[in-house]
Amino acid sequence: MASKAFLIAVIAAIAFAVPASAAYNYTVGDDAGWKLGVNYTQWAEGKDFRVGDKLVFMYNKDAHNLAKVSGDDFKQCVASNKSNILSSGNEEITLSAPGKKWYICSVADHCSKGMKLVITVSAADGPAPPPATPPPSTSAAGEVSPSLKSYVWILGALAAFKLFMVDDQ
Ligand SMILES: *[C@@H]1O[C@H](CO)[C@@H](O)[C@H](O)[C@H]1NC(C)=O
Ligand SMILES: *[C@@H]1O[C@H](CO)[C@@H](O)[C@H](O)[C@H]1NC(C)=O
Ligand SMILES: *[C@@H]1O[C@H](CO)[C@@H](O)[C@H](O)[C@H]1NC(C)=O
Ligand SMILES: [Cu+2]
Repeated sequence: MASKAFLIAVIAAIAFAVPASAAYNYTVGDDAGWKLGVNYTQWAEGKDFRVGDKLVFMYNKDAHNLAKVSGDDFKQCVASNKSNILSSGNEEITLSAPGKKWYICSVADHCSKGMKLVITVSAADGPAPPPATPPPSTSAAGEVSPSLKSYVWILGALAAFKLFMVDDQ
């Protein structure tokens, strides 16, 4: 009996170890987007940002912008390098390296009023973060297709079934 439980545990462990996805998209501020009156410190809390994930900034481009800044600029709420100011209203930023990343809105005093976000990006490997959005169905290297995952489960179910049948005889 112990060996049966052990086998089932091993099968389950293998099935769970198969990664479901490599990267996540985070819409900054979720439904609120990038605007005044949102606490982005609170929004970032508990999120596990990884290299390869994406930040999506959605905002009204007539009222706001998005500047990627240094830690010093962040503290002072200024965007000293104007070429890092984006203003399309829909910015998709791929987190390509680990470390701290700082973003502000450089319009008027919006940054000091709270339009600022600092995150820490970790290396791509490690425990998978909870999915913020459904995983992309790309076939990036190292990713395992859903059909393979199902296959592992079916194999496990068959093995467990066979074991039960043998026991019942
Ligand atoms: C934003 O949220 C953080 C963390 O929950 C909190 O410490 C901070 O006081 C909040 N800031 C404002 C302006 O409410
Ligand atoms: C400003 O940012 C651009 C684009 O990231 C970069 O190529 C340039 O070197 C930066 N300029 C300064 C003075 O840091
Ligand atoms: C993330 O954004 C990309 C576009 O850059 C899109 O192709 C992909 O489907 C998105 N993934 C999710 C899970 O929304
Ligand atoms: Cu703004």
